[in-house]
Amino acid sequence: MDISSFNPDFQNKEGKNSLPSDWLTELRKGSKQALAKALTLTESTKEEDRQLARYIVQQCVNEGKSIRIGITGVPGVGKSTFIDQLGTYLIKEKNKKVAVLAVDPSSGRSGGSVLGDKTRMEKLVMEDAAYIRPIPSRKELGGVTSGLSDAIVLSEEAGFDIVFIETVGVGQSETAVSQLVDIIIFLLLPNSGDDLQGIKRGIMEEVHIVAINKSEGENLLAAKKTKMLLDTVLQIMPGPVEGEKREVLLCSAQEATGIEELWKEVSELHQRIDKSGWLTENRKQQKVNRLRIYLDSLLRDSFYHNSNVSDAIVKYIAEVESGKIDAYNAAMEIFKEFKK
Ligand SMILES: Nc1nc2c(ncn2[C@@H]2O[C@H](COP(=O)(O)OP(=O)(O)OP(=O)(O)O)[C@@H](O)[C@H]2O)c(=O)[nH]1
Ligand SMILES: [Mg+2]
Repeated sequence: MDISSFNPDFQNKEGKNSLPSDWLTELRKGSKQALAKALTLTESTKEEDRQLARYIVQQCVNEGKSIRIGITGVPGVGKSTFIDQLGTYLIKEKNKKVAVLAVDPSSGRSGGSVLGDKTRMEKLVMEDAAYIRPIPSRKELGGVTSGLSDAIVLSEEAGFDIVFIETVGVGQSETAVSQLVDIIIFLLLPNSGDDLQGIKRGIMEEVHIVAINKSEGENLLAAKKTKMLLDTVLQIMPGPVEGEKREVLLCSAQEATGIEELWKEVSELHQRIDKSGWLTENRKQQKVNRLRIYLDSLLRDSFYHNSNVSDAIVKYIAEVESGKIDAYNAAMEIFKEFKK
């Protein structure tokens, strides 16, 4: 691709030319500004921006260099507060660079009304070695998975050692996070033992480590009970890594307790799955899954943008409503239009 053809739109504020090659240099030096610009491009609706974004992502050579950690759990469980504490700890005590990508499932619909909350990490935001960014859920190709995937690769190119992805454990973002990260930490509330049935089995099978947050003061007893219950449940439920016993830890993001212990578990687990080859295999599978997601998405787009198909859809909806044809055969007829 001839990058000089992208010239017009990419002058920075000082009027300096910021062609992709300069940009990549800046990005690789760890410039948060360059990272932000690249991420904005990946989110643009303009075709030429997207092409440039694709080009930059393809040039990234540090893909996979970070530890990718998904933080999931119900709204209000304390995901942001937890990342704020753990991220600050990693920067100050472990000399790491920390990126946080916060998925906002509502941004597609509401224009990002809760975006402020998602990225409210008061301590971390003060740190030079931290980068925090909300990721909108896209409607286009691959949806939230594709946006996140680009954001992770770009963060890795900028030298971030740890990439956290905050997502509410529901719907599309839940699937996305398990498709993109190495380790999932599931945050629970101290009293969630009672409605453990309410927690979806699917997510429990995907998590590597469970942390009961808000385990402080009068919550402590309930937290310990929940831990006992979960220890039993997890014993009989298969986890993502065969042969790994899954830990349930207590922490308080607010009081910064249990954070260090949790990191010890995470980094030890990371070393084990790195050594055993699980990490490499998992990332390979994730790439294949991503290919399928893109394919599905391309197929759906070309199907619904086909004018013969849309005409047929209108026609057959009417016929199904009037009872002239059954739903299955109507779908088959519509599909025939697509294959023409
Ligand atoms: N008591 C107590 N409160 C906490 C703790 N961690 C977080 N909180 C509070 O819980 C509320 C929600 O915290 P957030 O970190 O915003 O929770 P979240 O899971 O990121 O929420 P969403 O992003 O909306 O899904 C805030 O008022 C926090 O101050 C904790 O360990 N103990
Ligand atoms: Mg949050």
